[in-house]
Amino acid sequence: MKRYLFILLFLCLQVRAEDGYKLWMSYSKIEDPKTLNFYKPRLQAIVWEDKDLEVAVEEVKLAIPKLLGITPKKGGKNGLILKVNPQINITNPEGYKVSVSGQSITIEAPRSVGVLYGVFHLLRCIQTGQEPAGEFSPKIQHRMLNHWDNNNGTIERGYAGMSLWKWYELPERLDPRYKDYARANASLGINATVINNVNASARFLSSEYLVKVKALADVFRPYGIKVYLSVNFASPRILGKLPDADPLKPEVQKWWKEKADEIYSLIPDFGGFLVKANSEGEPGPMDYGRTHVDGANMLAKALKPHGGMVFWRAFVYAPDPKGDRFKAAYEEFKPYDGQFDDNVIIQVKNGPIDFMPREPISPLFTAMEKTPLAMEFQVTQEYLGWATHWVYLASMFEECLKTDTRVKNRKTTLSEILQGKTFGYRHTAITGVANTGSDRNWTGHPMGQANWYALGRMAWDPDLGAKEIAQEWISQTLSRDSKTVSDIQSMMLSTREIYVNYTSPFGLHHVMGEGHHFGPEPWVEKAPRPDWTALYYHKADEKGIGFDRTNTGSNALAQYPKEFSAPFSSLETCPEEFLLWFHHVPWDRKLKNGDIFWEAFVKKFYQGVKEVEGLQRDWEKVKGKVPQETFENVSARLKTQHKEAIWWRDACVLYFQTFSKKALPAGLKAPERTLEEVKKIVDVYHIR
Ligand code: GCW
Repeated sequence: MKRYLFILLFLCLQVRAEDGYKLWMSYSKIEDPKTLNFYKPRLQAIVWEDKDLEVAVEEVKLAIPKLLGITPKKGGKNGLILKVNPQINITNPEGYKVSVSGQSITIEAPRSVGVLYGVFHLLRCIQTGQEPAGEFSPKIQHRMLNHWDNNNGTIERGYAGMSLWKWYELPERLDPRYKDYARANASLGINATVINNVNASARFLSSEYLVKVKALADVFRPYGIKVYLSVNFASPRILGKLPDADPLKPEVQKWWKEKADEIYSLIPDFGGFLVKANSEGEPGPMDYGRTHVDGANMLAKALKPHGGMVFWRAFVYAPDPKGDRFKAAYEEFKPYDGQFDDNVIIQVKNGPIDFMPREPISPLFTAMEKTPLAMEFQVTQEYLGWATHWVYLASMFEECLKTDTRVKNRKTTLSEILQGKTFGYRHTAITGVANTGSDRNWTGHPMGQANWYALGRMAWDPDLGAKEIAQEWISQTLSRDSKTVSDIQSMMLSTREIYVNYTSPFGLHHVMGEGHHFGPEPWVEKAPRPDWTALYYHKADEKGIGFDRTNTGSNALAQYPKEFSAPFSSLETCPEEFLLWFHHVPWDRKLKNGDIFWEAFVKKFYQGVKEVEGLQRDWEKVKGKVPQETFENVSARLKTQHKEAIWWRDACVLYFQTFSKKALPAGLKAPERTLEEVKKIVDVYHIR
């Protein structure tokens, strides 16, 4: 009987261990003899003095017994030596140095958080079979998550449950998850979190909420994470009962100043504000005939005495049926270059439209010489299949960061610009809209965890590659068997292009479901705004498809440096994956491989579906080699993904065929349903 109970208990523990809660910190036992031989003798003891190092020590104590099967004792001469040394010479004050000598490993940093980062680095090295040594400094100063979480617990564009923050329990009860959230972020080097939606409720600034925010900040602080708030620009009117929120009025300025003072009295290291102003109906300075500069600088002045920052978003566009939304952010912000206060950063989405599966880089990144810009990536898969499609976003982040912008007419990657190397930024930042939620495994899709992981790693070092990050992540989560790691790694690296193939080949964009942004709806011609329709973007007609952004069209290309835009400007030289971003391509235009455009276009959708089938087959092969629960979870989601890939294919092929009036390429089987039938599927997803 006892034995059965034991087995039952063991099985329960197994199941718990596989539910994904522990993210990349489950620390399964190391089997590799070489790694064990190197680390075991050096981790028999932990040596530290500084009290601030307690959280770092806690991580070592948690991980080492699981990884190496030993329990490090406290103190001694050899072992893991952790030291805060303000005198140490290092590139970035958040960095750390690791050295190995004899039987010890020393991690030294000017700040305790650096030592914590060093510990996580060490744990990563153990799990990836590397020996640690060298100096490690973040290349970006502000490494942030943006949560689009509302005070009622919902998450805008969140697909993994409800908000992590339980406002009704705070400040008294601290969900243990808050600490695990902080640990996970610290393990990647993320040092900032904006905890609420940019479509911000003013309530977050009320005294009632600020004590709750303080409770979270207190949990995050030991992990080096600063809390920021998204603010509603009309707060002085909504909360302060002032007649308006005009940034040039002294009483409005006073309100913000006093609010900042109140926040800092509770949270002395508060990060600052993130602002979405005069965008998609949010209030802003333009409501009073003022500018983004007036608004941002007014907030900057309130925060300045406390060392706080303003992250002001460039995601601003006016509805104009004849215009080109692509150009909006540049037109709005370029004229203000150099006018923002020194604690303002302009936060720019990676592409000019809105987190599409593939976008060219936002031209603003190439154009603001006197204003620091922050990169805003989207980790939550709003336009990339929510939590049912497997898309490893690091490939997309990498493509964007490695883009050669040709700024200064030389090789200048976007990564270099973000690091401040090109224009000498005073502040540098990479942010990601979080994909976390209350689901037990945090991200809904188990593979979505890798996207959070990658965002953090790339914010620390934007020159890291998607490939190496995948390898790290797999070794810490799914398997350390080299064949399994490389099999899963190749699957991960293929997923983004597969998604592009069955949803948005050749630069097709903004053809998703209206409002909810799920599934295909390329036929949307009416929406609350003209630039929320699909027709605005694809412009399909009997001649061809795509948005002419050359000088015969909107001329958006002129916003880039000439040396960058030149190849994109002509149909002959435009990289094929961006064709429909910049050209209205005739259906019968010949492509490089000899196909006419219509045929090549249709083939991509079919190819995408086939590739999902390939993913399903490849995933089957790792059965028994990865945790069973994850295996089953991913298998099931792949089935949904397959079904939905066919849906995308049928919708796009049948709809665009009504313009091209051409037959499907030989050998492809026509969809089994009619366009009208496919349109009905979409209706099911509509909320209204
Ligand atoms: O992508 C769009 C989303 C909105 C979002 C907006 C933004 C928070 O559909 O839900 O609002 O972008 O980035 O502000």
